Amino acid sequence: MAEHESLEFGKADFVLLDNVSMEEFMANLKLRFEKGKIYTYIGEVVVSVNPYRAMNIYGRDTVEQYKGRELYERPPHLFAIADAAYKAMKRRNKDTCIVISGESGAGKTEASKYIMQYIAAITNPNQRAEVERVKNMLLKSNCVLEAFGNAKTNRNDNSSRFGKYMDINFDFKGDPIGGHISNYLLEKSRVIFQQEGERSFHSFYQVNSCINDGADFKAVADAMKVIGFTGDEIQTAYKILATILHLGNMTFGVDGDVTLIETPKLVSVIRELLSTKEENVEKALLYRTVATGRDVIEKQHTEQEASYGRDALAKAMYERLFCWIVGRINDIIEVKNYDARIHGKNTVIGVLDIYGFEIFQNNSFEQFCINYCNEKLQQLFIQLVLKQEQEEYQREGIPWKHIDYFNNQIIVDLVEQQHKGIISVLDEACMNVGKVTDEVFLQGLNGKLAKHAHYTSRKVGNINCNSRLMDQTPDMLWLQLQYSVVGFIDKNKDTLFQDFKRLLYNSANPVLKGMWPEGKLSITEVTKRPLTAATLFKNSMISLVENLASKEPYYVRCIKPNDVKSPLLFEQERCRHQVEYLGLLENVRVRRAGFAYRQTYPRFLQRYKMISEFTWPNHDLPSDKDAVKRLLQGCGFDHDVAYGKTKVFIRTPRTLFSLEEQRAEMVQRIVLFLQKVWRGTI
Ligand code: AOV
Ligand code: MG
Repeated sequence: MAEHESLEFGKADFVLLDNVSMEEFMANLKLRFEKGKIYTYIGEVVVSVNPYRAMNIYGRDTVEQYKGRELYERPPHLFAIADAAYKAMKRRNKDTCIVISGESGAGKTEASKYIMQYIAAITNPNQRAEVERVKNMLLKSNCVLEAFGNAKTNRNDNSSRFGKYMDINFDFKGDPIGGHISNYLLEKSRVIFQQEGERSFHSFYQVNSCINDGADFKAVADAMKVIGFTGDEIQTAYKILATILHLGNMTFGVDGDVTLIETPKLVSVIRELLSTKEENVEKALLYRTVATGRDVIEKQHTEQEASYGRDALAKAMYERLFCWIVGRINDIIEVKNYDARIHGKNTVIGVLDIYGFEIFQNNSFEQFCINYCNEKLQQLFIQLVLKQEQEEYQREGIPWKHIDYFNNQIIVDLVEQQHKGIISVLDEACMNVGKVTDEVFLQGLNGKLAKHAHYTSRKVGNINCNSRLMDQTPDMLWLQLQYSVVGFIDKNKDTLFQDFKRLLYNSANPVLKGMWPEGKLSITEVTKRPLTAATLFKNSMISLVENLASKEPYYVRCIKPNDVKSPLLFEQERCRHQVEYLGLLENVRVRRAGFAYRQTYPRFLQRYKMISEFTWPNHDLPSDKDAVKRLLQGCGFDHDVAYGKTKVFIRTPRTLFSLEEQRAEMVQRIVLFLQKVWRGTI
């Protein structure tokens, strides 16, 4: 409970609502948004509403207010969560993580940047040069990753099209000494296709220097330099972008039974950019090497196959470039051993910023993966929030009564279960010999999932998959989400002809060559069928969740107030919907069904000892715990309280309000008394 805010701003913690109902929750959220209070707690979870305007709440002065403070001592803020994660890491030697969730445009990426900035601001008081260098690189890496991995969508002008999890490593002094970035499934189809009103990745516009992006180009190139990319590496990155742009203009035609390139000039431009021979480029675009028994033959593409190959090449080059950039950043920011090794301690704070839940007019494979990822994180939230709560009661020796809580596991299973989950069915369809079409996939789904409560399919070409069920209230909300199966097979197989890999591997540019090590193999040496895109993604999600679950989590739940990026508009229904599917009301209930407030005995005394004659100014009882007991008995609150081993737990917020009121009264009396003393009237 933030104590430094007046009630005109509403309740700073939803746990303090008089009644936990959707109406009260929404009224409080709206009131706070309108008063410019974009953060509110649910216990230790921060609920954030995107203000869509610059807020003067992230400066040095605010940092100072939050530094080293306890969560409830200041008004709700991202900085408080960042500080809590940092303190837990530093004081208790815990690995922690901050998980930021919410739909597209809700403010996750901005939040992750403020959190990083805060951590950078409060660490390295001695200004050690090495630490400053690491901090600078960590901050700069954001700029580079955003340029290559973000794009304008209809939901968000700077939408993350990849998932990002960044570990920051700290030494025994609590200073950052390195980091590691994991990236998840970049939406590479954007390279060749964007829905109306959307753009490709920012990087393309920067290299083309149009629409005000020219200045950004310099900023990104500078950031790459600061991080430690060489001139050749930066140049290669931009050559790859240029190649992809040229590929986009390349067309094929037929003459008799010969497929040909209609834009031969582009071949020579691309040859130059890729540092290879013209005939190699041409051959890779028009032919495919296939092994038939012992023979290796070159099979000419049809016009359609050639176009398919060109698009696959463009997508693959971009994806590889992106992963390579992440890999290079990791090489550079990885903990440089000495500090951590010498002192044998190296703790971590992880920050997760993924692509938010999204529903478009047409939802394809990418939305399927993105939304699955969000379901998976929601599942983790459910487990951890409950788990943590239960563990705390256990640790403190307080009896806990179980609370029913909706579990979206059924949705997660629908997607990822072995044999009968959607991904398994998709992989099976992709393995079919001969007829491998999206329709076969759909039939497979219908065969395996027809009876599933959350699955229905409509006419050929569409699957319909109920994807969200979060709240148990009578006005239960089901979010129907419809995906089109068109393109699933292709995107899942994610084929890139070996000829292209060889082409890039054989480049005279060592940087480019280094990105394509598997191009070394000839077609006869390529034997293993690679894992499909969906399975790779599923595996990466499972290990991400395992990783997060092993750390002490802190949550930021972002809400998007409207669809028009307005700082003024709080669209009631839009927000309510998000509160429902994020399960926020349940979060409040769980928090309250247990104990609304908890505090260690010494801290509790520090705040409230003035209200009791037994504890003011000091107590003579054997322990702080006994003193707190005596204080609360004296106030008549004993029935509403449980005494744990190290903390006192207060069940209802009213008790706390009452303590607060008594405290405020006492403070007032003391102030008046002191004034009198100063004035000499006593
Ligand atoms: P997202 O990360 O949640 O969407 P962003 O963090 O990119 O959303 O936020 C979208 C836009 O909202 C930003 O570009 C800002 O203009 C504005 N915004 C968000 N948070 C703040 C803030 N605290 N103060 C001021 N403006 C803000 V996505 O990546 O699309 O899932 O995929
Ligand atoms: Mg984002």
